Amino acid sequence: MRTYTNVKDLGDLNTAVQEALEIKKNRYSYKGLGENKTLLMVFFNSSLRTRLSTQKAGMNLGMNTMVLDINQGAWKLETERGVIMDGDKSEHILEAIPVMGSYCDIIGVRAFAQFENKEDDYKEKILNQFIKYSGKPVFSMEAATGHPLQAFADLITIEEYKKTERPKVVMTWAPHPKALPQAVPNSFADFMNEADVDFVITHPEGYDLDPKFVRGAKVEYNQDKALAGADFVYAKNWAAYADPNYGKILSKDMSWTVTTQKMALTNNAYFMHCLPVRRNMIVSDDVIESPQSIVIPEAANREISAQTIIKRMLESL
Ligand code: AN0
Ligand code: CP
Repeated sequence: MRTYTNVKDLGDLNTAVQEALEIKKNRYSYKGLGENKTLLMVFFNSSLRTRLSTQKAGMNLGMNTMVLDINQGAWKLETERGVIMDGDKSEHILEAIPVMGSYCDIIGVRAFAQFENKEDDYKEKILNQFIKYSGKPVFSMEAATGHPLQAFADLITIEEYKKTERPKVVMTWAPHPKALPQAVPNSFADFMNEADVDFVITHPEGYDLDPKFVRGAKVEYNQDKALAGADFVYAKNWAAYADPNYGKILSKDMSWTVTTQKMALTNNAYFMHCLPVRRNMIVSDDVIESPQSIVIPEAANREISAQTIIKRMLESL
């Protein structure tokens, strides 16, 4: 595997999930694979889970791991070609990327949507420059339009917890004070559309996601109707995608918060969220603390999803 940016890079999804579950049984059995190989993780944005789980995954495989926080101690990077660099940016990304590539064997990149220019975000300007100029296999640790390590961990978690062959999975928008990217819901939709589940997306009008990710999924604007009979409730906030409101907050309607009353509409559903989560905005204390909340095992599976990707990349070196 040379790149991991979306579900298609995994090939057969069932095979990938089975491989991940095998790795989970003995995560140290490929310790020799990464010997004398270096993983570089580059962060343009904050992280708790991605940083720790991906570093752990690399160490499980016997790799050396390095982390660079671009905004803490590195030179400020210019990303546009042709700019006269007389401002506060000391280095161009076109030098920085091949230099970073020269010190490592595999690169993970976190570079969120900037909400300045929809086209730049949706063509994955930063991530694609790493793919093009680093000379190394590159995986997304949440880029502008996707978070495939998260969605893969989510799918593994659903596989572990499902009680029926084809569970009903409902992804619901929920309120949040800040404008958040569409990366997590895009990737979750991408994976659920490929998985053997009954997938429903619910959000207020105006929050429709890019049709490229929604594909044939059912979209229901009435949250209560959507939640009826759900086996899994996947909550997430995102800012508007559609023009002219790209990156804007259109609603903070607290009636969309996932509460005990909302969960009562479901088939005793499990509650999922990628974290970090704002309590009593996205989900009530009671729901996230309930036995049906699987947010912690979901986060723990990030180590397994990352290890599966890095293992496949090491095998292709
Ligand atoms: C980010 C987002 O919504 O994309 C990261 C989630 C994994 N969340 C925040 O910035 C709060
Ligand atoms: N879920 C997730 O990616 O969390 P972090 O932003 O903390 O890495």
